[in-house]
Amino acid sequence: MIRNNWTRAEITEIYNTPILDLIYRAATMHRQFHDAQEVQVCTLLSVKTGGCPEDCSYCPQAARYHTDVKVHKLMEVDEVMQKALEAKEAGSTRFCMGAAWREVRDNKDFDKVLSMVKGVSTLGMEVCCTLGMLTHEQAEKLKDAGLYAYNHNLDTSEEFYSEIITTRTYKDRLETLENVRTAKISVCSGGIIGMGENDDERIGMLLTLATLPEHPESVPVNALIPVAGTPLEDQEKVSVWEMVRMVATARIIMPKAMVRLSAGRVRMTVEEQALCFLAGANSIFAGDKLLTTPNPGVVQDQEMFQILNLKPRKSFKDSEKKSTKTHTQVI
Ligand code: SAM
Ligand code: DTB
Ligand code: SF4
Repeated sequence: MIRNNWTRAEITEIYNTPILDLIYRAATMHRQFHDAQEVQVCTLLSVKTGGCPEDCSYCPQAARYHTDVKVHKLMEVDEVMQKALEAKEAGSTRFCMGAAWREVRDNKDFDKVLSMVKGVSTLGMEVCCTLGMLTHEQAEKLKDAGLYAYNHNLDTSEEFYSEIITTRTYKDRLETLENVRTAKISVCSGGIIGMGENDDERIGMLLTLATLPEHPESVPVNALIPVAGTPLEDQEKVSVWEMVRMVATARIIMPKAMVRLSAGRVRMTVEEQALCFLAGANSIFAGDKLLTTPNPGVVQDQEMFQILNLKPRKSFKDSEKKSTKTHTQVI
């Protein structure tokens, strides 16, 4: 049932299925591969904020756009450990550290990130990083430090990519994903909708993800958060049906992946999020901030979990490493 030879025509047909049939099909697939009550709770922390040399049109952290984001140098290891502990206490089982870098450089800052990874991995949470492009050697170093997953989004389709980013290529992105995979780090890769791309371009991104040699273990589906000062500041909000179509198609073509309802939840009602969970989403970012933009608060999400009878997924469920969780989860 796990296929890496999907064709564009097949994915297009799935994507264009009448919405209620699509949800039904995705929900059925979801139940074959996952416990449908279970949702993974992840926390993000921006360990180095703003001042990025890239030109990603959606991003408030790109130095060339004038946004309200305050530049912050790489955080100290102790501060990061404190935040990770707080995330764990609030019920998170994955902690993802993000840096506004184009790529990792072999310098003191990278050594510091390696210490952060080492530290957080002792807390029994899945440790994830998103630091930009990586070489194979850097991926190996992160793996040795205890990194569990690496997030590197394709963001959009190859055809639409150059409309959004010009300072690196699609091929660069794919190479980093390959370096991560070769180092046996779990791959987290998805994209953003609502940047002006059409349905074919959304399908193109899903096609690339689903025809990688192995599907990513996590696929984040972000709705653009339009930030004042970025070129995409005036983009219209995506409708819940567009999110549902993306989530459901990802669930059907990559059945085992964790499909993460990522940026954009702050503008969705509980009912809208419920439709996404029904369509196969099974992971969220919790905490009142993503990297630099707002996210629903922990209490709000706890209420949602109660209403929808959801339960947080344990860490390391799909790996041999056993969870060393000792704290009672709050959510
Ligand atoms: N600098 C690294 C990189 O680009 O890979 C890591 C951090 S970057 C902020 C991580 C991801 O956040 C991007 O690939 C993009 O998918 C997402 N992102 C950034 N700004 C966003 C926005 N305004 N709305 C939705 N997603 C966004
Ligand atoms: C992902 O796909 N979404 C997260 C995480 N991976 C790193 C980031 C969303 C960022 C939204 C904009 C911000 O908060 O700066
Ligand atoms: Fe930099 Fe990443 Fe933002 Fe692009 S998405 S501008 S690489 S921080």
